[in-house]
Amino acid sequence: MQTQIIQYRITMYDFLKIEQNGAVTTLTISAPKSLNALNSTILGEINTALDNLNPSTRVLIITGDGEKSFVAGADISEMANLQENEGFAFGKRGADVFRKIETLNIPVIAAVNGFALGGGCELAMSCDIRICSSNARFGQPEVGLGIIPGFSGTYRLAKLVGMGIAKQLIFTGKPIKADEALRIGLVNAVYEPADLMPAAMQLAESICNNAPLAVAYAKKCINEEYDLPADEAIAFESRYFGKCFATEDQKNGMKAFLNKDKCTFQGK
Ligand code: CO8
Repeated sequence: MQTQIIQYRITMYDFLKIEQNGAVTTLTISAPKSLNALNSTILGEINTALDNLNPSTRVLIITGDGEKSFVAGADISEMANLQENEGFAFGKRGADVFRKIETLNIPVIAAVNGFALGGGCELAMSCDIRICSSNARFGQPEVGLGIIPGFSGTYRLAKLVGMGIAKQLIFTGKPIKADEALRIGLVNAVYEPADLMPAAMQLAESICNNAPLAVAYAKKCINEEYDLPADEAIAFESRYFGKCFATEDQKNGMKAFLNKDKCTFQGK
């Protein structure tokens, strides 16, 4: 029997394009007039899209519309007149959505196709894997606007690139180019603009070939163990290693290997 490849585009959002290609969902943020800056409506739409991913999705790709910008930050026009409690609420709204991305039970790839500034860089950092185009620019320019990176940037940037570089990027607010982002480990690879989405899709598909529950457990282990003391982290991993043996995928994957077959994992 031939497997049917699901392929469609959802148009129910004002600022998002959702495309399904087999087990890969691509979420494209599309607010061209503001270089895809994140306002409350867009954050709400991303939140809804995350809650309504097609259940067959094994990898999510997040990118920005156009060739110039991934996300040029949080929407400065929405923030300009906020009071303290409103600033807190706006920051929490973004931080909660980004945490949802970070803890999603499937891998999320950021395909950074241009400016990833402020909230844009923070969005990329909430994803599991970042790749970018050669014209990408990363930065946390917030202190130049009188605020701090408030969508969890102070937390995640230091974790990803170390405190010294994170502090330099945040205190100066200066953007860096793609090759520098690669050098400091903020992205895993740089591609010519036209090659970015094919590369993201290829990466996604190579993840989709593996056992979905094992990939989900591996993501959970890496995320949770990072902040734990060594003994607790190792015990956490052992529990999830054990859980793998309660899955059909483990039985089928190992049986296929021993029979010199290829396993098509069911995620059970
Ligand atoms: N918010 C709102 N509008 C924006 C944003 C933004 N972040 N970025 C760009 N735009 C708009 C511009 O105002 C402009 O609109 P218009 O055409 O109406 O004048 C349009 O997009 C095109 O921008 P430019 O003409 O400036 O395009 P350039 O190619 O000249 O420059 C840049 C591109 C360098 C990206 C430039 O637009 C820029 O510096 N943008 C702002 C970048 C920035 O500072 N980002 C950080 C914002 S703060 C943030 O993200 C905080 C996150 C944590 C929030 C915590 C909440 C409490």
